[in-house]
Amino acid sequence: MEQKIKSIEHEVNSFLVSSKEALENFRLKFISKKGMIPSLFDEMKQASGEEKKKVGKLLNDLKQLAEGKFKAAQEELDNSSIEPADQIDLSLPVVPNKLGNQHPLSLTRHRIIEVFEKLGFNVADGPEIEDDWHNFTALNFPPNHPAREMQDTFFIEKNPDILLRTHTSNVQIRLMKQQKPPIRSIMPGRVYRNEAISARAHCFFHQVEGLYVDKNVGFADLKQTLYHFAQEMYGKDIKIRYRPSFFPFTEPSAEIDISCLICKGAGCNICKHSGWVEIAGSGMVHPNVLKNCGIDPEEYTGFAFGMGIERVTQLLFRVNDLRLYSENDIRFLKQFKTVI
Ligand code: 2U9
Repeated sequence: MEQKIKSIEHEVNSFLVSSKEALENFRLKFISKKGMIPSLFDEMKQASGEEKKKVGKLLNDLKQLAEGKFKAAQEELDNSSIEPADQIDLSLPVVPNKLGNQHPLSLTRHRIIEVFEKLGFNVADGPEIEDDWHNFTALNFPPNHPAREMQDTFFIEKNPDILLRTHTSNVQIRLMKQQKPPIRSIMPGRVYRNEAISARAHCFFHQVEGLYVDKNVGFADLKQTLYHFAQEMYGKDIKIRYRPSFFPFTEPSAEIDISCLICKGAGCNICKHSGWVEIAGSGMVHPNVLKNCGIDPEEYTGFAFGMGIERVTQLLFRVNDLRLYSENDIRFLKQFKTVI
């Protein structure tokens, strides 16, 4: 009988309990009423007094061993969140990974950067929380000038010198103060305006501004650079025109229109039947701005331009409501899978 107990002990120890099903088999085989251990207890009843004592002890130890193993395995299986290998149905189809896509404004920003990088422009970055000098004064906005009113923004009540930038021009000011020309950089980033939110206006939007300062930079360089940009962005057939305009930081200044992509210049609702849509602003950097940054306007000249990324995207993808860009509606966002 001792031999039998030893062999069952060996079986208990080597039984693999890796699933709930195996655990039940273990219970049935060793512990249940008709299991091996209770039958050994029945068998023991026939043994003589001295042997009964000896075998009884061995059997009790075996019972404890089997019950202990059962309890430990049960706890482990209950706590484990991983399905045991033999319960995974490998014939089921895999759950597909949901792939995200880039935000349309990011797609446009990357495309703009790509075009200008090929022309030798690098990308500069700067703060969104700015002081009055870097956002307005250095850019030739005199205090109380009506141009400031057009770019009303959000101020800190306790310190009205601190504001949310209204354009990324603050980065160009910082760049010109740090670096000697030649400077050839673009600045993409978020900007703020104190505007009521509607389909056509928002309290924040995104811009890319560009700056090229060197000896002998002229208006012809500006014209050709932005013509090239328009062609790269909207196709070789695009036409471009410059309309005289005013910005405090450029002189002369020009608004840039491209031929309407929808009607190809014939006239439609998008271009308000003019055949042209506005895409950017531009001009030669005002001598006062160069002076404010320690650059001699007699030695250096430069051109600058600015465009709204939302506007460029709108013309690319026909998005007609600005609010869609920041509502995080997946039905809108998932439509922009293509890398332009
Ligand atoms: C420095 C000097 C000149 C950047 C420029 C514009 C014209 C312009 C608008 C386009 C659409 C802003 O996003 S928008 O509403 N921008 O019209 N921006 S020239 O000129 C600069 C910038 C920095 C130092």
